[in-house]
Amino acid sequence: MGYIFLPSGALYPRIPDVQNHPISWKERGTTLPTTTFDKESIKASIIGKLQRYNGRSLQEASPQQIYKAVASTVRDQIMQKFTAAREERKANKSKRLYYLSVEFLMGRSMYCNMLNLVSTREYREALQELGINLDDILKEEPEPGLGNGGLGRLAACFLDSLSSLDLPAMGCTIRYEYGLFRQKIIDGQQVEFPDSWLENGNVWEMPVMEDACEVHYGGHVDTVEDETGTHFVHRDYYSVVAVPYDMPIVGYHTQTVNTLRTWSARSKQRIDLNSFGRGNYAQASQEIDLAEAISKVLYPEDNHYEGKMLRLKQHYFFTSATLQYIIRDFKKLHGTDWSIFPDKVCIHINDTHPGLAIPELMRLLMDQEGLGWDESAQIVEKTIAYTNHTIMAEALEKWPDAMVRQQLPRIYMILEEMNRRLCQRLWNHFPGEWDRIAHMAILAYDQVFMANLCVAMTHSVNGVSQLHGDILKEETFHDFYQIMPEKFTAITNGITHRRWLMSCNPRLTDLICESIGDAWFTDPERLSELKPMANDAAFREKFAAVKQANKDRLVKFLRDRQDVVVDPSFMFDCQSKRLHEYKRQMLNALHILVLYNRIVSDSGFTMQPRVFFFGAKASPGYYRAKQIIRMINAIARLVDSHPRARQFLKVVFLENYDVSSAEILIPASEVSEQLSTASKEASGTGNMKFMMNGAVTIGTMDGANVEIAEQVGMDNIYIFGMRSDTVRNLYAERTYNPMSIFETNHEIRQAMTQMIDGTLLPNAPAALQDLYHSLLMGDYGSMADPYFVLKDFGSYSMAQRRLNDDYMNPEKWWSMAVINTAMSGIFSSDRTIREYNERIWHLTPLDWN
Ligand code: 26Q
Repeated sequence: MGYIFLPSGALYPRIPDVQNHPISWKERGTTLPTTTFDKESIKASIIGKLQRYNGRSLQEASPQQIYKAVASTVRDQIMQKFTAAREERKANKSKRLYYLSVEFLMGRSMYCNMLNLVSTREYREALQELGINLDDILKEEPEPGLGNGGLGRLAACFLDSLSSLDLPAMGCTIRYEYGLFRQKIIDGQQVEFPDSWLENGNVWEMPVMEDACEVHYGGHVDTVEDETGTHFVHRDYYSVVAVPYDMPIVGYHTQTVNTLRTWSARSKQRIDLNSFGRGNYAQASQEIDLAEAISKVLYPEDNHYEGKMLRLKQHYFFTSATLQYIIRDFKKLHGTDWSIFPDKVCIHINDTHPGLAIPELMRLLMDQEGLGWDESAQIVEKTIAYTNHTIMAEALEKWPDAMVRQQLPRIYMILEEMNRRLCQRLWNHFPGEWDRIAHMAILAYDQVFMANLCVAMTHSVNGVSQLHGDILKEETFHDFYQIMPEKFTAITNGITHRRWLMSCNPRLTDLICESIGDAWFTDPERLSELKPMANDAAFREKFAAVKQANKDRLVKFLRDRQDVVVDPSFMFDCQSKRLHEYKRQMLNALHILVLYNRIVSDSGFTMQPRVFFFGAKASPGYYRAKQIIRMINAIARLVDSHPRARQFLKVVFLENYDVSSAEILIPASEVSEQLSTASKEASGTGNMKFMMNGAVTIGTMDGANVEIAEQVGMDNIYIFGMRSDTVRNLYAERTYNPMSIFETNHEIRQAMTQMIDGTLLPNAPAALQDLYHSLLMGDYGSMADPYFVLKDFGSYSMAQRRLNDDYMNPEKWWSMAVINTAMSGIFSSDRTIREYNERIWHLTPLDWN
């Protein structure tokens, strides 16, 4: 075999059982790297880099070149800490968390890295002295959109908190060449474009060739007996090479730097000269394409399952590569004393997508390390923990078993044995209850049920809010809960207040510090010290002035990017999240139409003028979601075209909603729309971001909204709609009939009729027909209005009326806004991570003192 740059020896470096380890930094007597970059050295570094890498002076350099020079200056500072942190972890032989997630929605890094390292001021001033505006340079960073929504952004917030709390951790995922598609709105409709975020290189990552490994697919398994027992040998497989790229994750004002490891798929063929030499160019390049397709693109589905083979391969690809690395690293540090493996390693799987970690760890322990089934199964259970993020039936992951058997034959054998043992155990609990056992099985109805695998085989099953945790116990995993109640917990999600307040809202950060100091930077629950300020008229005025400045910033952003003109004196109301029927953007849209009709039909009607912002991507294959986008844009046009309506209403669809635009939108928002059908939104995290930035929520008692209401009190939030238990009963009863609401409620009937009578889409009056029908009739046996839009409309509309009236009373409104920020500290992901660590991971923080 003629490898060019990955000789097989390099793929499988010999690992001595136990290496000599460096002693900790204290014993070494070394001084820790300090980030003392002052303005002068920052300036010198940037100029030096432009000179060395681009052969340009500052004056000649492009913004992209300057961005890279600044970023690599920041990176130099990080690297010193990175090395120290790695050595420290090894010296202490600390337990490490591996957080496996198919998505990490990181957003841009540079500003948060500056903030965490030292402060942004030195950089801002240094650049200013060079005649450069920092904000212009920040925009040059391509945004890694390696996630769809909440689940991926949560993983990113967790990494920030883990490093900031000095907990040793590595995030593990796929290095998608294309992240989530870029969205354009053309003629009122979503059009998708590829997101080639790596085009100009990525300053923050570095390949780690020595940790590359192979992942095997296909082939068959031979059973070989010899004097030592039965062995399973995987033959005739095809290999894909997994190459890791590491990205440093800096903690806030600490020495700890963790790693996000992204795995990139490479063909073995590419590095095999022979097939080219033999003239098989076409075939070789086809095989390269097939292998490298694995890490080509992020699937754009959010809260929706599709059993595509490539997706299964993706999940196994990064899971297997990660598990192989974990075992190698464990052996380097601890040798082969497998009994201590769960004391040194914990693996967290973010939803079921990396659930193949369970059979893969079994495989490696048994087939590669020679352990028996029982010992391996015990290690697996003690090491792996699982968080569920959804109860939506259509999002629960399952695979055709023939696909798993064909692609991952050895993994399938292990799943079969796990399933056999599980069913035996279930039989003892539920003798004769076949249906119940099938419902709990790993393999049933020719499918592999990933959630059952994860619940049965891990030691911890978590919900992401209190309500969601209860629903998991009472419904989704009720049968498991009866026989293994000790596994179940609920830890409410959180967001990093460093990105979602300190970095995205510097004005509010300064105002808060003026009033209560900066202890909340590291202890965010101390934001509650702000609560008395809700009664302080001068403070409320300053708070409102900050909001106004952030609104002005958003107005400018929209003008530059989308050529939209917004009046900053209007109330700013936002609903930004993935587009999904259960999130009920439809409720918001219908309500705007109703307001429009009131304005148009009654010349005496007035209201507080309001801009309704929507930010949402629809999965490209989700027809109904795309229709809702079309409807929102049609309403925007309708409102604009009416001279009286546009005095009170404006609808803005923010194109390509991503982390960077969220950082502008959220600080400018005064109202946060959280409208999911109760019981459907596991937690929500956008709700927390808006609250922290002083927006008041209008929402249902769903997910973490329940806990937001608990924090701020019912007087400081607008709660409407059916409660979760009512919704669940109504589903069970099957008596819901939206038609009767349509017939009796004139305003709903009028607005819905406008969907199909040419009012909204004069050139395509039939385009929204499916949407209309889904609300009234349902189709193919599915229920009408399955998310109770019509049912909750009346209550929503009344809550909106109260909100409108309260906004006109600034004293009341700004007191509510202040209380929302003040009570948001509990939703910092630092609190979430502390709870995970106390209840599940038991990591010891690295000690730098
Ligand atoms: C799975 C298998 C095959 C294909 C697609 C999927 C898939 C992909 C993405 C299933 C689910 C997702 C995304 C789920 C998600 O983002 N859930 C959100 O997680 C947040 C963090 O916990 C919660 O706050 C949200 O309530 C929840 O909707």
